[in-house]
Amino acid sequence: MSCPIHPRRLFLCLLISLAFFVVDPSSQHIEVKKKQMREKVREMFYHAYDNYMTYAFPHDELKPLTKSFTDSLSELGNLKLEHLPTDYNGSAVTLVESLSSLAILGNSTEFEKGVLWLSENLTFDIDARVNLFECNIRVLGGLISAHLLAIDPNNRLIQGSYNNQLLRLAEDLGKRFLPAFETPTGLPYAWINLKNGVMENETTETSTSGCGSLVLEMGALSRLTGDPRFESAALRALRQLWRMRSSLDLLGTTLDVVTGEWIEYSSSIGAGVDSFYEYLLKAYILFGKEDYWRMFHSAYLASQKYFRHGPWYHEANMWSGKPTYWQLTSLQAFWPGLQVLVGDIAAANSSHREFFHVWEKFGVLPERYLLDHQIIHPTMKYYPLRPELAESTFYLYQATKDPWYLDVGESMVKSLNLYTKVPGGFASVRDVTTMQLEDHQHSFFLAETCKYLYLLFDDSFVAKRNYIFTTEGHPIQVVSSWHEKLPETYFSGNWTLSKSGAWESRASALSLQVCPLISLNSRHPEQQRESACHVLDEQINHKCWSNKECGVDATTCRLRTCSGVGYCGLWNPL
Ligand code: DMJ
Repeated sequence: MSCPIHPRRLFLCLLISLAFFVVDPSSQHIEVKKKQMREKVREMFYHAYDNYMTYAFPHDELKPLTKSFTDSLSELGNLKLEHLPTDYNGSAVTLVESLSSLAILGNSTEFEKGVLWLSENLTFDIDARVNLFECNIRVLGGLISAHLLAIDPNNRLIQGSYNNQLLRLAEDLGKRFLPAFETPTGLPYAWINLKNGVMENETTETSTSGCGSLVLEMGALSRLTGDPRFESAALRALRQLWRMRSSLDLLGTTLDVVTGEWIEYSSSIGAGVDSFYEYLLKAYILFGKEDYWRMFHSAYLASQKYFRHGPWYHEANMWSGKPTYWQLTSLQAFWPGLQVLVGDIAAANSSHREFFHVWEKFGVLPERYLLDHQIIHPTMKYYPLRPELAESTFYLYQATKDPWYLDVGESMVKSLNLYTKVPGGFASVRDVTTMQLEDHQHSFFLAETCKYLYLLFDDSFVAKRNYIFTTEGHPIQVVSSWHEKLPETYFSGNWTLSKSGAWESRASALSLQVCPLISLNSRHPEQQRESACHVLDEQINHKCWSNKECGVDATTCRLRTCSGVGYCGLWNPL
């Protein structure tokens, strides 16, 4: 602050300077609360982690009710455990998944211990049939992220020597994935035997997310090893998938990897498709390839046009665009977080509120909720400690700094402790109407649920550098050597940009790059901007009578219009 040195102004100047340093009591209260909450989340993490280490390690996951274990690497995706040698002791999936969270919590001792144990004991030379997608996001992603954290001198996580052992393990695993991609279409089989490759009579059915969300981990592996095969395989599969889209830019949910035909035509942002959207955008952020943006952009527009109904997203037939299922699925709750990265914060906020209402209604989020009947799906009443709502809450708090999101996080922490904490860890909920528990603590509870809740209350880790988080919550730093073109507005400090002024701190670096020169805000100069060109719809629920009540889309910078049923959106063709 610069003050002109004039005696009559000195007093005033002193007062202003003092006021500058006096701490606002409400922000003090927020800091106290954040501190209390991050300690609570830390306790949750260690309760889950310590019980895993005591009763389940080196097996894959903890059974918290019986204090035993399950070797779920082969079961991920809820299929039966098969083809495992009898002396198999597990692949310590929960430990692999916990490393990046340990780093964020600043526990270098436990991080180093884990890295050493994995370096000496982990092997993938096992006759085990694993799900490619799950093994990729949990094990390959966990190893790569931990490797990057281990070699980052700023983190000082390893005191002794580290000789890239996690990267070597990741490379070995990546090579075992490659036979899965040897199909006429380049789309990978959903299942692969780690020792023997694709098994005889293997199913040729897979999901859109199963073959469209591999490129972050496999791309990073190629960049780190110099072996281009991993990224090429994942990218080829992604391009093939994109070629199979309908004329509406929609993709189905399941398909055949040999024939390249769709099996399930219903399309959504939820189960079976979710991380496909996520990886298009995040691959663009990490690698800067225009191609990823083009695909994401069209896919995102189609999702807004065909799935969105106010704050809700229903499913739609990929060929006709007609609604199919009116259901909220708990996996969809990641979407507002993705929208924050795009800069579409108003839309993110309104959907997030609806998800949180459902969470509050039941205490946790049921797997499926039928929007048209306002009831839970009769056979999908479970809540397996999923992270998606915590994830979106974290992103929205980062973007807005609205303390309401801290209250949401606090309420989630309370529910998790009240309903799911047991002496042996945290147990999944089998039925949210009775809160009956199930004997399973999924590894993503440590990799994601606890991590996002912690980051909500302590963002020092993300404030230091620009990370993207994989779909399993493993951080990978955005670095210029991997990036085709870092935007000029790119700040290495954080993915949210804070130059000066209120609105700029709310925008993501990405959205400023998307709409760099267009400022349509002059129409309503008084309106708050949330991305470079974003103008909010007049009503928060996006209802409208005419076009003039609609704003400008954050992603495309195009004017939104009022639909026949009275909702603002991008209804006009390009
Ligand atoms: C996680 O394994 C990943 O986030 C995945 O993309 C889908 N969701 C589960 C946890 O709910």
